[in-house]
Amino acid sequence: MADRPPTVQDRVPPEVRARVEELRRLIHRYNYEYYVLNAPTVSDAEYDALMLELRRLEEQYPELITPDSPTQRVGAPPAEGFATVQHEIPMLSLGNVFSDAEIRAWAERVYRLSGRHEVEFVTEPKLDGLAVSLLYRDGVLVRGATRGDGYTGEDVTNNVRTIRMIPLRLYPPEGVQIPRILEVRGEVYMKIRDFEKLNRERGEQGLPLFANPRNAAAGSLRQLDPNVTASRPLRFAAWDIGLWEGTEPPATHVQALDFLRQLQIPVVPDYRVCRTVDEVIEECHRWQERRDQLEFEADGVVIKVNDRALYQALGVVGREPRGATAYKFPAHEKTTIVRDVIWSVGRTGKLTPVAILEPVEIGGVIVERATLHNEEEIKRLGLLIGDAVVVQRRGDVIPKVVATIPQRRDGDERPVDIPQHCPVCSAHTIRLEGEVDRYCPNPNCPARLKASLRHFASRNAMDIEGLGEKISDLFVDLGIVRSLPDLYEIDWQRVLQLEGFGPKKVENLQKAIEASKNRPFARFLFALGIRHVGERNAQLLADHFRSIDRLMAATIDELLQIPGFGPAVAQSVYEFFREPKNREMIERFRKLGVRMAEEEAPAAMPVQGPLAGKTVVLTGRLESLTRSQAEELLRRAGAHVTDSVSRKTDFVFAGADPGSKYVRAQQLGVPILGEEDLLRMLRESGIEVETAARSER
Ligand code: I6G
Repeated sequence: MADRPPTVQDRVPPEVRARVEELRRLIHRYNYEYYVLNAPTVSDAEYDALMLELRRLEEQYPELITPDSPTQRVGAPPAEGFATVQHEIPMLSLGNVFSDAEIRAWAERVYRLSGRHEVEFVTEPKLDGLAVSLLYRDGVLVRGATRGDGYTGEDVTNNVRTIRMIPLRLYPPEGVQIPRILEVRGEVYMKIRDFEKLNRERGEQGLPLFANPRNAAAGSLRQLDPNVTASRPLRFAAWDIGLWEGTEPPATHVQALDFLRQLQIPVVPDYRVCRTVDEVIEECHRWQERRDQLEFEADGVVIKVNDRALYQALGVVGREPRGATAYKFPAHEKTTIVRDVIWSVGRTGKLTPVAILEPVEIGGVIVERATLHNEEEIKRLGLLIGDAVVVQRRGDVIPKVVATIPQRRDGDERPVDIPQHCPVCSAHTIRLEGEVDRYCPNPNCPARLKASLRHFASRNAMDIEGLGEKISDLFVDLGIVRSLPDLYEIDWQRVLQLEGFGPKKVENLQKAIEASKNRPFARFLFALGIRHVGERNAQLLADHFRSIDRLMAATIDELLQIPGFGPAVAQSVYEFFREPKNREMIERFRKLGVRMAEEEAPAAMPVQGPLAGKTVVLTGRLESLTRSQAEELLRRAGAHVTDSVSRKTDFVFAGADPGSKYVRAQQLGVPILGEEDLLRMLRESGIEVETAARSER
């Protein structure tokens, strides 16, 4: 028999072929654990080593390189433009409903047109991003396209391939058959935290900022250079299937989503089947309440008919399927006009520019002012007085200007003046080199004192019931309080002469101020308003030094010994106590009987008990304790309270409306306990818990 030249197949030893296959599977799995489950099981170094091994083998045997190899995600050259893609099944848009009544009316139509009395619906959060279609042929991602006008989209295949959550190839579990053609539809989006980080970095580089995560996601996906897309923290979540050929398609929408999940395709979080319209409405309310705690922007809740045959049969009106709709939350953002910019002075003397707006309703509240953060932000936004701007208001957070709309200028706009003098005390303002903030350096500036006093009296600081913003400002304006310690030497006879101050009110206020003298040391430290010393750092300082005298004598090196303390915090604390005026203030507090030490011995921490040595996380609203009270008690019970849930977390205590930490705990299988459990475990640790209802001041 004549000799046959070796084929390409023959050149690759079978064990290499097998190893390459194994490496791809492993890398796929670790990607899924890292990006989708947020629960990596290998270190970055191990992951990198696997990638390197795969790259080396592919370099040695280039014939093994396939487009679905994880080494081939990034690297396609920049395109001239995007080719167009025809959607075989149109990618429709969703109609909107805005109230419970409109949800009911939409569902009524479904019942009427279907002739059924019972219909199952599925709800999901409506992620605010960019809709895309992913096409898998024989389990390999072959095309990514934007929705476009629903019939024609743009081919963004090389860009979606860079999103690590999106599998380039599907690995079905044992016994699961994948369709020859599978179209997955979903949202490319960005987590809020990632969006903020991206904007911070862009700001530092002098690049224009994105107004919101949606624009950031859309702008990042529609980049001609896939390397730019690869550098952006994009995510994907599937919400539907489109084309499906080769196997029997799922009968219900939930089965479709479950199937995608089995294939390790990320899907929208927390989708639910609802059997009645009341349940649908409850879900919509639940999402609306949780909206500001989510890690991503959601602008509503999608409601769909679960039965796919019925969904199809209901058909389409215009470009909207009758079998689905979106319940839209009230907007977080609105457009309005900046009438003026004023500068407010905070307790550290920091001047913050505030935009005075043409009043606009956002989420049920009339917004008339929005923060502009600092003069650099004004520059970055390119803001002129008179500009149309996008204002964002989220939950209780101060509204902020997130973008200007220069296209709407008419020429009457004028630049914002940067104040060279404090608008309250006229002191010359300063801006330190390398810092973005401008300061009023006058420690006696009345505006600074007002802000300091408000902070001192606030709930998480000295918690002085009845001393709100109005009264504390009045006391400063009238010279009743000229420094923080004056609070404990108020001339109450004078206060009694003031309009609106009856004997009962004055007595209560006097008592509340007196009671505040005995707050825990950590609260006092927080109340002082030292730069970089928030509640957590104040607690660390109190735990470490246990008395003001030891703290005042601390060197920078000693301060740096505290875990988590960096040079900025240490320097700030050190300098605060070197300032003679601050030392005088501390002496006055001491003479007035304010507690400035932790009496219990450090060993008060129980070494036994259900919480001793446990790492715990709090989420949601507690009924009987404030968050800082709960943290304080947990620490006293020997627990280590942290901010984020990981595999190392022993328990998550969840109150009402828990946020993403709850979901994460569920994903990781961390035990989730309630407020009752928390109180019981504190008691079992020997901690006395006063469960009086929380004051609502
Ligand atoms: O479940 C969905 C989420 C988001 C959707 C959807 C969507 O658009 C942004 N659009 C359609 C047409 C459907 N479901 C059916």
